[in-house]
Amino acid sequence: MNKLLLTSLAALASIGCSAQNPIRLNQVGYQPEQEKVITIDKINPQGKIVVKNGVGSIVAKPKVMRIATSPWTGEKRYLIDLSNIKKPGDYTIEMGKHKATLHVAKDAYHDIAKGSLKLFYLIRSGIDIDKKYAGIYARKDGHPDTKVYIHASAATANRPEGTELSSPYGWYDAGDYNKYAVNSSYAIGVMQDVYEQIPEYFAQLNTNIPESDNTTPDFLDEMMFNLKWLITCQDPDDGGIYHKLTTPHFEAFIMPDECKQKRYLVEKSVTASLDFAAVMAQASRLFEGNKDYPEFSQQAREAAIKAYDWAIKNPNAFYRQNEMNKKFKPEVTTGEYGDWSARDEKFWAASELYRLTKDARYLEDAKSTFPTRFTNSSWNSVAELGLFTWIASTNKEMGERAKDMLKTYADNLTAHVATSNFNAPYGDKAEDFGWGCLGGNCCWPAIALMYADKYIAPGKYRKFALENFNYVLGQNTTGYCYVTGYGTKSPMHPHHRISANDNIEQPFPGMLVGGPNPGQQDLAEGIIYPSKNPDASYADQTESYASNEIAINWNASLVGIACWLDATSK
Ligand code: G3I
Ligand code: 9MR
Repeated sequence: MNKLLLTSLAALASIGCSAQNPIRLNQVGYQPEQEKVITIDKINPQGKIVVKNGVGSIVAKPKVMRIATSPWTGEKRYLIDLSNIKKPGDYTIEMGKHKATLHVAKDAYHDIAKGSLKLFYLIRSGIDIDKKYAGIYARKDGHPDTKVYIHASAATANRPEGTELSSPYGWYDAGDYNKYAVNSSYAIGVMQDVYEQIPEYFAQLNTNIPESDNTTPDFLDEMMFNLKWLITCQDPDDGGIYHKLTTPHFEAFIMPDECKQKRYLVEKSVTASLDFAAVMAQASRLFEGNKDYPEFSQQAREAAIKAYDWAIKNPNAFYRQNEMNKKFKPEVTTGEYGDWSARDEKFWAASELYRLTKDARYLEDAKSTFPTRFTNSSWNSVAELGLFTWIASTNKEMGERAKDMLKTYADNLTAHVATSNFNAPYGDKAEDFGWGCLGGNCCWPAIALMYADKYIAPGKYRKFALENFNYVLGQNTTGYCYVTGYGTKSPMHPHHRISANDNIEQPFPGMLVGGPNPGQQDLAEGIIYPSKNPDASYADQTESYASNEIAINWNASLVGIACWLDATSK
């Protein structure tokens, strides 16, 4: 029986046996002082539900606190408040034949914080992944990328078509094996932003990677593994950044060391160049005076300035894959990361370059591209990372403007929590769901809420960040803890080439899947979705790239929120 048929049957079986546990809670756990409002799906638990402690004594007979209604099915959800349970331990919630564990601990998020960062080691390209650090996930090197080719679209006098170059290392982007400058910059930027908020936390965090013995925090070593690839994407002649390093077509579902396709650096783009400039400027600051990478700070600074200048001279150099394919061969059909506007990228880059250099020209550019509102961020909407830069800066005028916008965003986001199905800002609106939503619309906003908590109203917004985290980790419509290897029911078949082919049953741990996506763009692959509803359009099937892929930008938001919440646990 082929693999597709097998996973389809598995999916059918899981829909068929609707003995889904109605007790929806954060399966990873709760910090002692954290609010603990959980959701019971469809069944009224009044009089039927009890909570027992580790020795089996009843510690609570909770009442229904309120009732919510699914905006899509009209079914009822019953909310229960267990916030009084603060003493660390494992409690059992029992309702008839259904049981769930409520884990309470100060370090409830420490493992997932570490695991989600460690994932980036597991997806490193161009080196052997060592048993000492990866355990059963050790594997042979693939994609050395020491011999890649200039694609016809990127040809210049000095680097004509077919020029051989070396562009090694970096993380694989996602389920596929390509390396994309836009998404790499964005993912590093999201994580570096959080790093800057809690450097003392990261100074202590040991993820057991080859660099763990040096003097640099493991977090920064991990960023460096991708930064050192990213910096090779610059054309030294003009400063522009190649949009991606890619095979012409996605590889089949094979292991990295089995891949044979040629890899190309394709045409330079304005968005890649500005994202690169932003993140290199930030990295230049973070690696200043670093003894393990003594050259890097200066190199990154120069690279950032050059990339920015190229973008200013080439404001319309958008990456349009279809147009490119009409003109150049071989045709390229891998991820596009295309965009229609570079205003937000320019704002982010100018903001970071100003912070690094204090050159007035960047301040002017940041002022002229200042966004009009604060929205959810993603690889194609990066202005918010520039707003974070100002919020954390000492510039009063720009900082206040950015904070006002963040406040409006945070208040809008959280206004309806008191009537929501899962007691969270996320999860009740159709626009919450889509490709990669758990990264961009759930974990990333939680990071923004942590900024609001720190810079606008201490103690007010952290609770809402935790609530989105509860959603991701199990308090939701499907009952999945959407991070592999954590919780009691988590994805087993992510769209991830290595996990699907390494002959290990468990996928890599610490991967956040894209999540429910009513676009269902992968139906042609034979995906069986349990429902068309936005919040239930999720299939734990290997072929489901539209709902079950993993990607560095989404994992970056998971790392950011998990680490920040862990660092601030009381
Ligand atoms: O912007 C529109 C929005 O206006 C509209 O309301 C909404 C409704 O569906 O769609 C939005 O566009 C979506 C777009 O992402 C922007 O977020 C598209 O539907 C959606 O198809 C598109 O998905 C992108 C996907 O590639 C397909 O191009 C994801 O954002 C992006 O993360 C994903 O990235 C891929 C790489 O190309 C290859 N590597 C794996 C990676 C993860 O899946
Ligand atoms: O594996 C690819 C994944 O990384 C992309 O996000 C997705 C959308 O571009 O495409 C996946 O590749 C699929 C391709 O688009 C269609 N044929 C099946 C491929 C997966 O095996």
